[in-house]
Amino acid sequence: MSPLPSATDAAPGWTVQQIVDLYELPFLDLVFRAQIEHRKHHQPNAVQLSSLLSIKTGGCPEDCSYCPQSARYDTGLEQDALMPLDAVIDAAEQAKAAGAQRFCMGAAWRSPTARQLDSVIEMVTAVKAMGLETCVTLGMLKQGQAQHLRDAGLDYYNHNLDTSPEFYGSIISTRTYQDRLDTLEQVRSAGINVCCGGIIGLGESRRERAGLISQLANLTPYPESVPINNLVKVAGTPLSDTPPVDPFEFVRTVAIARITMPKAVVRLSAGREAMDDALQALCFMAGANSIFYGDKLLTTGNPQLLADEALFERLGLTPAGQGFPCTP
Ligand code: SAM
Ligand code: DTB
Ligand code: SF4
Repeated sequence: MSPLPSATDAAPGWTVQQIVDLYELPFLDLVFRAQIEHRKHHQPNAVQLSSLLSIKTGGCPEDCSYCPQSARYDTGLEQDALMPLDAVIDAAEQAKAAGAQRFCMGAAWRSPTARQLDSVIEMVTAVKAMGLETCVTLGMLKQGQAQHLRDAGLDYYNHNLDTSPEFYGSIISTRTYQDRLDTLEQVRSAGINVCCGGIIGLGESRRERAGLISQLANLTPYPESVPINNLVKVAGTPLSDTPPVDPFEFVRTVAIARITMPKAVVRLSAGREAMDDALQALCFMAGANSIFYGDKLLTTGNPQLLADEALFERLGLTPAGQGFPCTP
């Protein structure tokens, strides 16, 4: 086994092998180590709440093989035009009243046009004025677009690497890994917080999962927000019959994200509806400290608000305040 860097090392440089070695630790040792790391940087029982809204649904030209919104797969999803501003404001008000701190707006685009970006900028401005943190995920950004979003007060841009560079080509052919890294660079240089993670359960190997984490952890700096999605299998997509990943492997991935990106907020993202309370509790123990909150993700289901309230009550968790995480 190669020596593991101390998780408190400031400099990045996690090799894939070092991350595979973390995966191979006994489960309890790994989760314990992640929880120790978690407590150095975060409030132990606080979980940040983000709500999602699909502002433009379906009909996407890309071929991401997990995605119900790709126009290439018949998933029975109805395609919608970009939502009007007042409908977005209504949804944000509801999310705020329910207790969300951040409002994330997603569009099924390869990349926004200048006109589409102008409409999103109006939405960001309005949601920000309501006192919510703002996040958007719009696909690839062209030069200058990130700066416009930043000027409108955008707090986070979500753009996932999804999987390892080696496995990526079997999942998406219409944009490259480098395209994604380039968009992340635009976001970073505009001074917007980076929200970047991936999906577990695409049929990748453990080494490929380690490859994803190594890419994320070695971004300089690593993302402020790291969504870990468990594949939601949607009928009609090429991945609808992919065998499930062992739930403990998912928890291990959360733990390793926590260890390798100690100050990031790690979000237990898509796939929560299929997890019972005990599995979610293990994910929180492993260092997850954010969830998508609200009955819907973009097009698929998420636990009901009442179920999440009951879960927080059972586990003694509290919603984190705005601006979370506070630097220790
Ligand atoms: N079109 C934009 C893009 O791809 O960047 C933004 C929206 S896209 C739906 C955002 C992310 O949702 C994807 O990168 C992927 O990680 C995640 N996602 C999409 N479908 C999913 C599924 N079925 N299960 C889990 N995660 C999924
Ligand atoms: C992320 O990593 N997960 C969210 C958000 N970023 C945009 C999206 C999950 C989508 C799940 C499938 C759907 O609901 O369409
Ligand atoms: Fe389009 Fe985004 Fe879905 Fe890919 S993940 S098909 S880019 S909406």
